[in-house]
Amino acid sequence: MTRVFSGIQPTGIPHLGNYLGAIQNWVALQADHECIFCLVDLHALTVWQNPADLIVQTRQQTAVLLASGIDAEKHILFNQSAVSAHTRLGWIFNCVARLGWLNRMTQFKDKAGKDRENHSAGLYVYPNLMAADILAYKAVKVPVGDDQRQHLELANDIVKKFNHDYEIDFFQEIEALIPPQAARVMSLRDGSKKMSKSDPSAQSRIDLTDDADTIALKIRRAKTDPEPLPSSIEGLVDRPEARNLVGLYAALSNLTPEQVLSQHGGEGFGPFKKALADVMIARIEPIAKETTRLLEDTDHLDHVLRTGAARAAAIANPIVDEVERIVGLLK
Ligand code: AQP
Repeated sequence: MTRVFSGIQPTGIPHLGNYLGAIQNWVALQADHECIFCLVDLHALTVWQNPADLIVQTRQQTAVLLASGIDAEKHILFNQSAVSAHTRLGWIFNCVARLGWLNRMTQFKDKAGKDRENHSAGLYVYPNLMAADILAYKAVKVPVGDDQRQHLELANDIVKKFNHDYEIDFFQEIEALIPPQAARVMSLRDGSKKMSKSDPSAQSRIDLTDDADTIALKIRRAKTDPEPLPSSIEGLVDRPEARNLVGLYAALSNLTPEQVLSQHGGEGFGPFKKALADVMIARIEPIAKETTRLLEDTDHLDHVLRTGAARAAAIANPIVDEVERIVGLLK
């Protein structure tokens, strides 16, 4: 069976963007792939985290993933810091990747902004650790949102350079699985920014723990423009907020944006937002309720992660041992 790897940072409660861009795809892939899902807590540290909050968020995310349909018995769910193979391989990849490659990463530029000098070195080399996360398992498919496309291209540059430098066909190139709809869900307050856990405005995102009233309110307050919905997709050009809401409706109802506009074109945002909130609540509310139930038993959540880490280490350690031998580390 083809091996899949993907990760999510425990930097807050997962939101609708994480769900439509990644988690929903993870759940579907479980049917016919060997899946390894990781809470990438070391990546979370690239931006300062309150230590007590990080632990709470790691458990919250575990609960949300289980509530969303991740099967931690058939597949593997664990937190990154519990398997040292990630950092061992990450260091080797820091020595393979070139500074020029990292300088081109747009996510670093977006996160660091003008204040580049004051950001952690970890944030800068993050894509190297991400490549190690995947390649420590020799995973070949990686389901992610569109924002991770460039990082996966860099991972493939590492694959090629490693194989070339050590004259060995050890790593195989990886394939990004990016969903056709809602691969980049935008903020509800600003259609030019992606929906993000770290956005200071809670109104900018739908958390997977939001109840029905909160979802309805956030959608009612979502930024829009005064025009009604167009009847064709061309009418969404230069209307980022409208495009985002149409994309969300499409992804949540398994329609294309064209089909959504053929049903709702000409409608004002009042009725459309009501219809959108209804499909969203139908999908998110069961996840939120199950998350609350799972969070009552943190021992069980910790057990799931510990068991997952032991199974993950059993796959990754021999692969990383072999890499260390290839590069000449005395074992
Ligand atoms: N807005 C989004 N639309 C679609 N997919 C998204 N993903 C994230 N945001 C969107 C996908 O979710 C997976 C996990 O992401 P992550 O938590 O590891 O990191 P991130 O991309 O940095 O997410 P956030 O929410 O923006 O977190 P913060 O604010 O902490 O940086 C990935 O597959 C990602 O593509």
